Amino acid sequence: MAEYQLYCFAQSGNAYRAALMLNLIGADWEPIWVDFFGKGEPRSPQYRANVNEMGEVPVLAHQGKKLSQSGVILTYLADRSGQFRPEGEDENLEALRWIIFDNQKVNGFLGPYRFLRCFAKPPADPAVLAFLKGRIDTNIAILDKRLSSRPFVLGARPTIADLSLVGYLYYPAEEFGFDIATQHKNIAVWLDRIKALPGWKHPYDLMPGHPLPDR
Ligand SMILES: N[C@@H](CCC(=O)N[C@@H](CS)C(=O)NCC(=O)O)C(=O)O
Repeated sequence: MAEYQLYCFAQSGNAYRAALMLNLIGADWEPIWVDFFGKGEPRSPQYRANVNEMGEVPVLAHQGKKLSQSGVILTYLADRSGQFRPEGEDENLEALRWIIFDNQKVNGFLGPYRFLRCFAKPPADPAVLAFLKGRIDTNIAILDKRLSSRPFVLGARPTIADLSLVGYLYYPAEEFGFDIATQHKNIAVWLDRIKALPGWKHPYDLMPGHPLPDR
């Protein structure tokens, strides 16, 4: 058995943050596929009782611990590996600030938007999509501006703040119906910088479950 297990599925950008970090730090890890689309596994009483009371993916299992919330998992792995770790109080607070902004306002809207547009049955109400798209546009522009003056979110080197914020950004543009990289030049070069890190893989190559079977 590998040292780390990650409960995940290929379509989850929330899980991708943790999977990418594990790969970039060269951890000995293996995925445990969660059947989100078929059985709605994270909502089952068994999953809530045995894996995560919050009913969410990702969960990192390590040495008897089960950690959820990708920001917590990233922090844990950064502390253990010493890689992608913010250094000092100012950087730690700044990383936390961007991770919370990401969870709530960047990928926190992008994930549900893509799910409702691409995977939900029946498809979402267009008014809901329009609301989410408005929030996405505003918040992606904030990230793009941030990256106009530095190569990575905190500065000269990549940290867990970057690995959080890329959560959904490598998935195909067709799944969103708009192309963030084409529309935001600073984000585009930042995504390429992260892609160049040794160990980088696309979410569909890193986690099991792609493509989805016909439903
Ligand atoms: N803030 C959480 C978000 C996790 C999350 O929403 N995961 C989705 C899968 S991509 C999930 O498990 N949703 C189950 C549900 O909402 O019922 C994190 O960063 O880990």
